[in-house]
Amino acid sequence: MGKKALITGMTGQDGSYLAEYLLDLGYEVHGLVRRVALEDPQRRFTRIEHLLDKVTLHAASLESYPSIFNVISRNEFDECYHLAAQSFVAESFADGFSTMNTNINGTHYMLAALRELQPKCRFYFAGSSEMFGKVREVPQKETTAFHPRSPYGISKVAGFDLTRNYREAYGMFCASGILFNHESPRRGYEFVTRKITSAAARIKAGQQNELRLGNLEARRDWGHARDYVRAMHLMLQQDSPDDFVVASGESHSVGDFCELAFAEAGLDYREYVVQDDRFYRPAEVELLIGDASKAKSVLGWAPHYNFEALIKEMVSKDIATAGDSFVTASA
Ligand code: G4F
Repeated sequence: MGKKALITGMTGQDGSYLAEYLLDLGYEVHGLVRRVALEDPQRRFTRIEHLLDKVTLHAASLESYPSIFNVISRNEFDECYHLAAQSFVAESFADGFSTMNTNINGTHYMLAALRELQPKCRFYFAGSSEMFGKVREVPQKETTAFHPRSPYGISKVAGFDLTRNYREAYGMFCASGILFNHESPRRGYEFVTRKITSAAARIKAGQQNELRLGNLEARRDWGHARDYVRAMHLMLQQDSPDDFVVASGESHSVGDFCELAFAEAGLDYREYVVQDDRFYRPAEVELLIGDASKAKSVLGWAPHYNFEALIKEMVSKDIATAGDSFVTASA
């Protein structure tokens, strides 16, 4: 019998890749999705359209403990991957209250319901390199102190602490991945990488004239989401639960990303990119670079994509779909 997994946030980039990966491994895959998504599948399920006849979806909201309790009381799961969150850092400055409510309470509700109903179910929490914020050391690893710089980062530190506390207080198998930025052709258009690759494609196709961005100096450690979901799965296959940094170990600036992405489209980014104060953040995370040695040695994890291959795939997919009125995100 294959294992049974529950994924929250299955309609997102990571959730869709993880669902594919687990299905390939023979898992029975269930997703927890908002009722509004179930009622609007054409728009909300673009990333999992091709999986809809292979997965089971349950309606629940991260803001409602009873709805989560209800799903977990009706099904037995071996593993739970809690990926759902308000994940856009800039939005967390605009509405810190709802980011905190969804991200902190949502994690707490998941943990509490599992403890009550299925304490043997293994739990994965999607931690983030945003927890390091104003970094205390370079590169960042599992022992680096957190100094979050946004309501989003603060909510992820709280989720990380909740997860660790359920592990220590109740003996549950709870693990956190501290994932650095991970991208793909399924990335949302609000994030800087997809904003850049989709703009390069549209400019090449004559559909856009310029790209307005904020801080081009910020540095991130970018990997491919397809690689990072393998690490999530590995974390739940260990003998004991632990926390792991997942990162490429390379740091590039937003400007570097622009240069390569535009070059991939045959363009010079300096002719099109305009800096715009509207896209600067009240507090910036200037530099992120992760040390994934522990994930490599303990989990045996290694990425397949490098920075150049990631950009190449994103730009070529965006060029292939530029001009489509309905852009499919499952590409
Ligand atoms: O693509 P971003 O919005 O991602 P950010 O803030 O690093 O967060 C992402 O990665 C985290 C992992 O570390 C996740 F936890 C989180 O959920 C999310 O997936 O911005 C990247 C950088 C920032 O420094 C930002 O200031 O790009 C800079 N930037 C410059 N101009 C811009 C823009 N970001 C966006 N979104 N839009 C701009 O126009």
